[in-house]
Amino acid sequence: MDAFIAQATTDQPALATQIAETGLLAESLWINVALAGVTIFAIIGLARQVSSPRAQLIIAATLFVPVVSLASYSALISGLTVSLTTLPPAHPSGADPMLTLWGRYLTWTFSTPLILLALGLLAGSNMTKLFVVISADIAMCVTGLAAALTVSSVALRWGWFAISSIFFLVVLYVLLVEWGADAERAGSAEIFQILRTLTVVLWVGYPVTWAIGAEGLALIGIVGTSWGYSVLDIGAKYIFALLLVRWVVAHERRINRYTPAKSPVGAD
Ligand code: RET
Repeated sequence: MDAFIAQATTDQPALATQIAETGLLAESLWINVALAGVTIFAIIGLARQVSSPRAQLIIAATLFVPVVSLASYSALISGLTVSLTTLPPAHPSGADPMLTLWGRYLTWTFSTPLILLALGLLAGSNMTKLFVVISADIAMCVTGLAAALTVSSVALRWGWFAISSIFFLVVLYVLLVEWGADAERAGSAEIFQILRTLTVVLWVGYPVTWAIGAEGLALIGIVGTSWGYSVLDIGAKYIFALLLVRWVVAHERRINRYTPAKSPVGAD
C-alpha cells in the first residue's frame, strides 16, 4: 500500500507535466474547466428567483453536473486520475505505455446520474423508472471504466464495452420510450423533446469515440480522442444545463402543478 501511494505521488507531477506539455491535449481539458465555471455562475444567476422545492431540485441536480465536471477536469490536469497503461500487445494503440485519462470514465459515474435525475424530474417520471435508469447508467459507467483499464486482453476490453453498451440500451429505452409519454402528461414535452434529442445524439457519440479512439480501434490518437469527449461534454453538460435551467425558471408554475401519477393500487 505504501509503495502504491509512493508511486502514485511520484508519478503525478510527471503525468501532469506530460499533459501540460502536450499543448492540444491540455487545451481540450482547460476549455472544459473554463466552460464548467461559466455554466456554474450562469445557473446560480438564473436560479435565484426560483422558490418552489421541485423546481429547485431540478436546478440543483443540473448545477452539480458542471460542478462534477470542474472537479473531473481539474483531476485530469493535475495528473491525479491519469495513468500510463501498458495495453495488450495486440492492441492497435501499440505496445508503448499509453496515457489513459481514466478519470473521465470514473466521474461520469457521478455526472450522468445527475443529468438523468434532472431529465426524469422534468418528465415527471415515477421513482421506479428513475431508479432503473440511474442504476443502469451507473453500471454503464463502471463497466466502461473496466473496459478502459483492462489490460489482460483486447477481447476482454471489448467484452466490457459490450456489457456497458447493454446497460446503455436500457438508458436509451427509458429516455426514448418511457419518459416521452410521461413528459406529455407533465406538460413539459416541448423542452423534454429538445433535451432528449440533444442527450441521445450526444451520448451515442461517447461509445463511438471510445470505439474509434485510443482505447478502442485507435483510428484517432489520444489528443483526438480527448477532444472528442471534450466537445461532446460541452453539448451534453453545459448547453444541456443552460437550456434546462432557463426553461425551468420560465415555467416554474407548470412544474409545480404536476405530481407524478401514483401506480394504480391493485387488490393484493
Ligand atoms: C463508454 C464505453 C463503453 C460503452 C459505452 C460507453 C458510454 C458512455 C456514455 C457516456 C456519457 C457521458 C456523459 C458525460 C457527462 O458528464 C463508457 C464510452 C456505451 C454514454 C454524458
